[in-house]
Amino acid sequence: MSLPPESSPRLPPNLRVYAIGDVHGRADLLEKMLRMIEADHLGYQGESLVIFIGDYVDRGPNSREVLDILTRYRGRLRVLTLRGNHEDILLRFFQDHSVAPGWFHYGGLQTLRSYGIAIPNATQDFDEIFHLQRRLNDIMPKEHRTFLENLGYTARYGDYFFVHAGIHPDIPLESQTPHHYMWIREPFLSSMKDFGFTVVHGHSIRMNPEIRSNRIGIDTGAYATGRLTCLVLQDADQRFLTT
Ligand SMILES: [Mn+2]
Repeated sequence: MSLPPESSPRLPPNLRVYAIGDVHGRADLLEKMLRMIEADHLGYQGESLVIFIGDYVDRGPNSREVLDILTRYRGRLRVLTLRGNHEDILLRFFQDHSVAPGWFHYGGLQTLRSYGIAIPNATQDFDEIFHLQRRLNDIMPKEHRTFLENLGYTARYGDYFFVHAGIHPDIPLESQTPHHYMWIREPFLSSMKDFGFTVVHGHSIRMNPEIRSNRIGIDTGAYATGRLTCLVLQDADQRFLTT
């Protein structure tokens, strides 16, 4: 086996990271992936950390169950959960009716339905939206709301930087905003810049994991494709688990 070049990104010794892409309401795939990870971890002597890079809700049918799984997980592995733009919109929906039409269109209807709120079609009617805000506020378990409100934006381990969507390549790291972290596509995706770390991100769907010199994209569109992707990092190794 050839040694990786000196410049390859690395994790610190005795740490393995399982980074999981956008789940989007696919509780079935999430359960399967957690079983795959726990089996994969068996026999490893170091510490394993599972990092979810956001977008737990919307689009797929079981957002409520996904949040149940994430809030109740008491497995042997440490779990870190980051915030995606869909969690951002869901939280904003509680305060701001103007986000509702966009949210409904991008999978919010499925989230409402997963909480048992019957809504046949996206509505623009203010009274109906106000009613839906109240219903979801009443129905959503407190643990789910607390979970959503406490999600962080980024994590850094060794030479890897974990974030939902990416970073703006022309802005210093200390000046990035949550909006960049959760929403950016271009000019991040085309950037060839050396950030000084490898960005592990989701948000932009590709048929297969996308490995570039400065980033690894792991959103394989699970809600539609059935393929939830997990990037496994250890020392300078990179490999994947896929449902
Ligand atoms: Mn996203």
